[in-house]
Amino acid sequence: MSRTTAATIAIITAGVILAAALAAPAQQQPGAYLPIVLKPGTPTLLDNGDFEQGTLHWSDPGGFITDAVPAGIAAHSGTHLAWLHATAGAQFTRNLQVPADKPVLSYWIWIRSTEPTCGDDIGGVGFSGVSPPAVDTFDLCADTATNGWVNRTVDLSAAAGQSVGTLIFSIGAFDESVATSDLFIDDVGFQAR
Ligand SMILES: [Ca+2]
Ligand SMILES: [Ca+2]
Repeated sequence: MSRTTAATIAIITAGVILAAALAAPAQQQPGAYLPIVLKPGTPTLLDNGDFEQGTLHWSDPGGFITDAVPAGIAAHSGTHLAWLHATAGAQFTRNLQVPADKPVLSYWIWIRSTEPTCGDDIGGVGFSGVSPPAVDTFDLCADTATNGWVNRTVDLSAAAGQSVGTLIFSIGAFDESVATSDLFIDDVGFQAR
């Protein structure tokens, strides 16, 4: 098993545990999923964090970075985005260091799903070099469909100025026979606290 595969499984596992723990309160408090709340800031995008240069700097063997955007979806910036399909183990990655002066990871997601059961399809963001590897997880289901772009931020101050290994965006679909879930991602960057 490769290190990346192991990390992905760890993210999915962490996602299931976290989703189960948050399932009840999250239904009454959708904001409970947000790791932190920040004042509006302007993130500095990673080089090709907007995917406009295709897979440059990203490892994307599954071909999830695309400008073939499905009907009803528009990229948050430009014409390219990442589109993770509801297939177990779908992921794309890049090596990354957390800037010392801007340690808050920022990205935009769009959840599209007709999955009736929350907790069956899980999206996750994490790093191979931190423990636990998942820094953000979210249910992909009809109730959590965003119908548009939503900004997510994760405070990585504890790792400011350090390498955190490989940044991983992934999806785990444990219920692939029932409905579909899609996770769109765009404009990945860092901002100050
Ligand atoms: Ca874009
Ligand atoms: Ca499903």
